[in-house]
Amino acid sequence: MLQLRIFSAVQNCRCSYRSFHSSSVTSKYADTLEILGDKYHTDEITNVTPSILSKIPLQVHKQTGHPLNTLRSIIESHYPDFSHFSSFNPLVTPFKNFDELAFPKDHPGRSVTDSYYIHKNLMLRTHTSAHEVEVFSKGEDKWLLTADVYRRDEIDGSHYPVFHQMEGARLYSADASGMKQVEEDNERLSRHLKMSNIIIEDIPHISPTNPVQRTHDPVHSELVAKNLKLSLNSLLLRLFGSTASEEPLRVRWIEAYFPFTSPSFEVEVFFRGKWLEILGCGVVIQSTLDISNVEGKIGWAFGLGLERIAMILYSIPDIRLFWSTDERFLSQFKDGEITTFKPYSKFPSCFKDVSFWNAQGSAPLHDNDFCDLVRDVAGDLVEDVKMIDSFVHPKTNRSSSCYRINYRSMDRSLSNEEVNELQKSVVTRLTDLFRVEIR
Ligand code: FA5
Ligand code: MG
Repeated sequence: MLQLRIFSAVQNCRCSYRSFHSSSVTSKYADTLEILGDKYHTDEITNVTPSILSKIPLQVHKQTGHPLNTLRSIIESHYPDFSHFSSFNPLVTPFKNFDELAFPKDHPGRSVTDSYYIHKNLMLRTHTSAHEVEVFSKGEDKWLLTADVYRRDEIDGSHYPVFHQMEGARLYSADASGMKQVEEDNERLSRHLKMSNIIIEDIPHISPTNPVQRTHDPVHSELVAKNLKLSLNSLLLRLFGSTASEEPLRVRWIEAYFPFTSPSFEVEVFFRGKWLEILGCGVVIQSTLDISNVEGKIGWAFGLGLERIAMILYSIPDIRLFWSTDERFLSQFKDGEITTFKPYSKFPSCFKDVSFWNAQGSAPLHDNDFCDLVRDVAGDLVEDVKMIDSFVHPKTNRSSSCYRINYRSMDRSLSNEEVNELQKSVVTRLTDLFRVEIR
């Protein structure tokens, strides 16, 4: 999330449609929401939609035979001496999701345009890192944690507002004996990786733009960063080594920024002609360990995007398929086995454009507000949404936007009437909630 969209989010940072219009439209929220059997009050920033709430109980990463469950267990078996967690509650405080991890107060990830809030003190976690302090506080040094995470995001074949991450972390004693252990592990992993048939583009472990932390010994930090990269390269080899038979898999390490790690990295894999980001990671920021009452240790953490990895492994072309209940999808997979997905058919798509003037005197509608509205109306029948035009009238200063919505079902052909109905609902909601004027 968190760094790629900083610029657009900072520029557009403002309230979600719910709070933006709370004074002018009838609230679509009851005073309380029931989630996983418990009731929660709503307030003026509540922005979680029914389509998101419906996903919370599903827990597809724990369904026997589901590709995400198989992937989770393969990764867990690659780290046999790590503790495994997969049942943490998705509702967390913003403090846990952000403050404990040293997110600045004005970080755009906190805004209602980027995250789903139940009320101002409770949100859906946006990443599995939200549980780092909780797990480190238990005294765990080597652990994996899998969970559903939630983000208001763009709509296309590799982004979905609910997806799964696996957090992994490993701590060492920040002394000579701990570093000896890291060195031994690094040697073991380097030997193993020599046999790799993956092309890995690497970058320095530490650089002026990806610095060592002030309180860290640079030699320790370098060794730990190297250990992190070797551990993940070894996982990638385990996951992709055998599928790379025709053409070797191309993997690249890039510098990244996260408030809770330094140095930080992301990994991208070349898939279907494009670089696809599959994980973020880095050397854990010392304040996280301090808050967790962990003393005298240094270590790394990573967060894997499970759908993205599963898409590559199983050749699953669209991220929506992970939510399919269609037997033609589910029956293709066996527990513990990675098989190539056979598309049952590509059904025709149908696009519709909507152009509108934004409400007089207000900023243009945020992309994520538009996407959530469309997702709420059309669910998984929407394949992608793109803004195709925007401009500001030179005389009136009024802004105008045009979006193209591409409708396609994964399971059947959509009729013209059905798509027209969906589009009509999108337009009605748009005018009701945002007071835009259709052009
Ligand atoms: C994070 O969420 C960090 N918490 C990762 C991390 C953990 C960094 C520990 C350092 C230490 P990021 O926002 O890049 O980082 O997301 C991690 C991965 O989740 C991405 O690489 C991508 O594979 C996946 N991902 C992100 N957004 C989506 C989305 N909308 N749909 C599907 N997958 C996504
Ligand atoms: Mg990222």
